[in-house]
Amino acid sequence: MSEKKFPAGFLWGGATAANQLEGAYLADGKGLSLPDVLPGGKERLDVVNAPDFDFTVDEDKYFYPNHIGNDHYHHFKEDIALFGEMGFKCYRFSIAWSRIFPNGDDEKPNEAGLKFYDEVIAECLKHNIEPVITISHYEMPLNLVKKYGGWKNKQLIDFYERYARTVLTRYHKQVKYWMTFNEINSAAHFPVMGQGLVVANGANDKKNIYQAWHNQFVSSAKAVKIGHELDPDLQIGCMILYATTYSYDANPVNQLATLQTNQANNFFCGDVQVRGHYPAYTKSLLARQGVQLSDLDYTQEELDLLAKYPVDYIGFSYYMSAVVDETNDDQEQVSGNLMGGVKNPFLQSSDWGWQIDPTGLRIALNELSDRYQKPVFVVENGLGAIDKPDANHYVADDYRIDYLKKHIEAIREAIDDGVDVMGYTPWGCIDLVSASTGEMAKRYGFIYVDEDNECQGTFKRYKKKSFDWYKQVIATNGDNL
Ligand code: BGP
Repeated sequence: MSEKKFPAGFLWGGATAANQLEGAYLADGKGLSLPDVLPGGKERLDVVNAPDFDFTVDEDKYFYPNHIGNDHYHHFKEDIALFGEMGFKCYRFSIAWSRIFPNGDDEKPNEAGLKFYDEVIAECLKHNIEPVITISHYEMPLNLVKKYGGWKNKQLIDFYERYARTVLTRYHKQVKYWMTFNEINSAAHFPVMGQGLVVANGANDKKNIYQAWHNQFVSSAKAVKIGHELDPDLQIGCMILYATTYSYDANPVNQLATLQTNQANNFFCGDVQVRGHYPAYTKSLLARQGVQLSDLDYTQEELDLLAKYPVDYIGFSYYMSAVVDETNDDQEQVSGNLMGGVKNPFLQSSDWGWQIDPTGLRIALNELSDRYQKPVFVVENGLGAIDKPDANHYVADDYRIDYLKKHIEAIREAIDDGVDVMGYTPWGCIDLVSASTGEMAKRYGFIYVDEDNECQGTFKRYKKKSFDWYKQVIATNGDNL
């Protein structure tokens, strides 16, 4: 048992996203959403990034796992009861924008969609679980993609504002913790999923990505404004995909490249959302990508909004670290959480090539805390693995326990370093569809869902070995790992 302690009130929990688990993709007035037209399987990213991808459902050609998810829409009471049994203090989930505004540009919200989340929240509160809501998690009404071209269009700001106002107004009395956009920075690597940029119309044009980000920054500031006007105690955070990034060696060329990679990948979005202004390096960052400030459409009024309504805390996901080597093109490459890089000889990788690095989490926590001087919240972390259930559907996932234990230890060390860490919500606390592969086979959960890649199965829920382990971690406030 460690001398080092987690603070009282530490938010232990788990995290999910609507489009990856709810299913019921057209139920009760929900509109088609961007991930509803993304096929499953390893080809997902290739298909989505193809210039002729046309964003229609073609059941003859593809299977769409998000249409079914893990059927949480019909199992949420059972699922949240299981989270309650593990002792969750909080549960991070997202609202499907397309349940609330089926076309995105509708005048009025869909009451049936709002009712669903009334019930989800009520169920959390029944089990003494604090809801933590991501307003937009890799999901938007498909109409906003097809008709408006996604986030590069400034009209999206008004649509998001209406959506955010609707859900903040409806739920602010029950829900204190919010995040405006999931992994906002991931759009640099995956502009379709994060920003709905239509590839044929230039998702890969960097200018569109920066314009889309600007529009999201303004939208996020507006959500903070609305939230704080409703209740100044609401905590509204950003959410950054963070991969601690090392230089391969002490060569100053690589050190400089690492600094610039950090600015581009890890810091840019947070710098704007937390500090309330574009960082001094913006011009040079854009120039490196062939973009001029004058290419972007922004107003002084929008910059004032950013300054006035920064986020309250930094939510971030952490799965792996990355390595930069500009000096040797022959380095072995690895894949990663939307961004890969050079192989780190000191680290093991997951089945999907993501480099496992608990110390990198301690570094990430310190870097974010030093940089922003605000509380940080580890809202995603975990090991995607192929689980092999026995005849009783039991999964002895010692590999997952080992991964989580080491990362929780790293958080405890960071707290001892002086970092103000709000909580920890491991990703996919119940098995769900993977964002990058669109498969069920890549599982993260404490709870096994009997379902294959084609979403065939009984959909029964089974506790894995990690379920009982995590339960006692929470019961002892992290003393017993
Ligand atoms: C993050 C996303 C999640 C989630 C997770 C795991 O990037 O916020 O939505 O899916 O990564 O990624 P994957 O599902 O690709 O293994």
